[in-house]
Amino acid sequence: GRAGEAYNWEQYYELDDTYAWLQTLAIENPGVVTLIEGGKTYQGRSILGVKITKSGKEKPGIFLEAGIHAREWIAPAAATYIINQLLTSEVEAVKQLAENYTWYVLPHANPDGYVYTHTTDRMWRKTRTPYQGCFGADPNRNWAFHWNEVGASSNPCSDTYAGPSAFSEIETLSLSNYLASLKGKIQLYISLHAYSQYLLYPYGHTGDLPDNVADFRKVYDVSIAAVNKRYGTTYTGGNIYDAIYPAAGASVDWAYGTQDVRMAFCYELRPSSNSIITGFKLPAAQIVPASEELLDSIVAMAAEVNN
Ligand code: ING
Ligand code: ZN
Repeated sequence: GRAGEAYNWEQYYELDDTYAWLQTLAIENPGVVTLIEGGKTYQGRSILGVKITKSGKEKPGIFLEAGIHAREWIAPAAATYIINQLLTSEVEAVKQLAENYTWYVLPHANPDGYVYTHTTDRMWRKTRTPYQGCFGADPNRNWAFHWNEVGASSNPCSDTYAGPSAFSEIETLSLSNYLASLKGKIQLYISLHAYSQYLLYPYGHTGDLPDNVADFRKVYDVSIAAVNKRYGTTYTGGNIYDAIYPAAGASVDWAYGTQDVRMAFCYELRPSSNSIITGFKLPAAQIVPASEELLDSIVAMAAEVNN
């Protein structure tokens, strides 16, 4: 960040700035904010996040994962916005959201990739593990659930390289172990991506719908209605396989398919798909509105998941 300036949502930050901010939150909010390590990276970084227990007690868990794709900068920015709102908002619905759940938030599920988008290649998507002259596997094709069956590549140079095996990436392996350690505690798993303004639910590996698809549909409907309320932003979506494209080995499918979470969703945040001018480079001035409407949507989602 700019020297001497408090952490804010008018700009995109480098990894170290956000990690320093998370550490400050833990110091300033004892008993409420705990630093968590969701895992490790190939280059030895920590996948740092926060656990938030606003009420001081354990509640049903919501897990928010962002930044698994390096270039989708709005995702970690929106995740930190939500952390801040959970801790500081005076809005009744947001206070309830903070108090009724134990929150686990990882703004940067792919730290090595994110650093690389700042130093070298703004359009980098994958991890940075070396593979036969190319680099990285797609960490959203690397999870051990119908791994590499469809919508993933076996070519290490591809942006959707599934990796040599399921959980080949230390990022997904260590994060999955962390999630497994919370098994039974997580009710809702949310993964933040960009872009195209979609809300997606399982599965990615098949067009067959989840057993509780009627519940997914109800939650989906209220969530896309809520995202529209503040600024008129239109989201569409549905099951991953039909709404966007077949894609096996994603985190939401693994969480839903193997971890007894009631529901798992993926938001593809702003801009819309026909906004090819900005794409992954969403102007920093849109971090706040994109995050505000996302929080509106998550408020509605969390309430409906419990209906
Ligand atoms: N889109 C997601 C991707 O990994 C997705 C879409 C979401 C696939 C959830 C599977 C599961 O390709 C982007 N933009 O990354
Ligand atoms: Zn993505």
